[in-house]
Amino acid sequence: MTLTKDAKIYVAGHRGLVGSAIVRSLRRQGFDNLIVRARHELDLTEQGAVREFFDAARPQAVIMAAARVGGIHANNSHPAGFLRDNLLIQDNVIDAAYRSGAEKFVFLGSSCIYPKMAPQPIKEDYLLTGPLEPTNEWYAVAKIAGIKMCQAYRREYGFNAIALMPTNLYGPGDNFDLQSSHVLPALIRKFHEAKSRDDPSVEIWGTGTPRREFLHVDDLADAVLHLLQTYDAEPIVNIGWGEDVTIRELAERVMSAIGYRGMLTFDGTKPDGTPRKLLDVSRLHGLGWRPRISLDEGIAATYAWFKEHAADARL
Ligand code: GFB
Repeated sequence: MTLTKDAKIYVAGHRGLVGSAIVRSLRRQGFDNLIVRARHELDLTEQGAVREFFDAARPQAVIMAAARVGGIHANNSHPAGFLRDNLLIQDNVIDAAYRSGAEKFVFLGSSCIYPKMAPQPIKEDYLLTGPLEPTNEWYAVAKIAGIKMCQAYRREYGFNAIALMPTNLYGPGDNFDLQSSHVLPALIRKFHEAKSRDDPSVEIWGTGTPRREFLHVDDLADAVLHLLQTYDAEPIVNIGWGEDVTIRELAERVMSAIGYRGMLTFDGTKPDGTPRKLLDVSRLHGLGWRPRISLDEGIAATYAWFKEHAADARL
């Protein structure tokens, strides 16, 4: 759909890694009628509050970047929270957006919705063809419900909702808490601190052999805005970089970006998670979008952001 620059757009989750990048991108493109609400102003798990907000605000478009997210350990430790919070948030927001007359809705899923042993690279059609990865199946089931809700509302009510599946994301504004973060910010923090303390080695969780694909969040935001304005159909669309690395390779790249010269050790008591998660991005390329920020450039930019914000309470 075509959106004019004064279109009223609600970005749910604007303080998170993804939501903040989407707000930056929208502003850069000249959209200046954005609506955002902090968690203390609007609790998205509360259906009544969400309906009231939408009835009053009536956004023309909604970008749904609000979710309870975390790395492998957070997912594995809080199955109930990840399932409950994500189901509540997305059901409330999708339903209220439809009821209040939104003309476009963008839902963001995750590459963990696909079967653990899916052939690689993973095509969109592999959804629901096999068992999920156990460390994050609760989050994945919630995200699959969100995709199906978008597709069901489109079929039954003609609601223009699209569902996009990003690969593992990273960038400025990420969560650097070692217990709940994803691997890339965790490694930045670990190597930075090890360098400053002159530690002889840094511990990497798992075997280092799993493969992951990493996309800078500014690229993701750019893809979301492209598809917000050009894609209006039911099939889900993968958003990825197109290549992956092993966790060991990732560690070596982060290490060299930071200038840490110690050893790597691997803690085999920590889970590896899914062995490989590389998205097939041919549908995305066919829709006219490609990423720009290489992994090395992205690591350098994220490390620069980390150093600038290392004193923030959130880290
Ligand atoms: O990024 P990550 O937590 O999530 O872990 P997933 C990726 C890989 O890095 C795993 C290893 O094999 C981890 O064992 N790893 C090594 C580390 N060192 C570390 C470390 O210090 N911290 C962390 N966090 N990992 C998540 C899902 O899976 O991916 C979510 O749990 C979501 O649901 C997200 O889908 C994108 O890629 O395994």
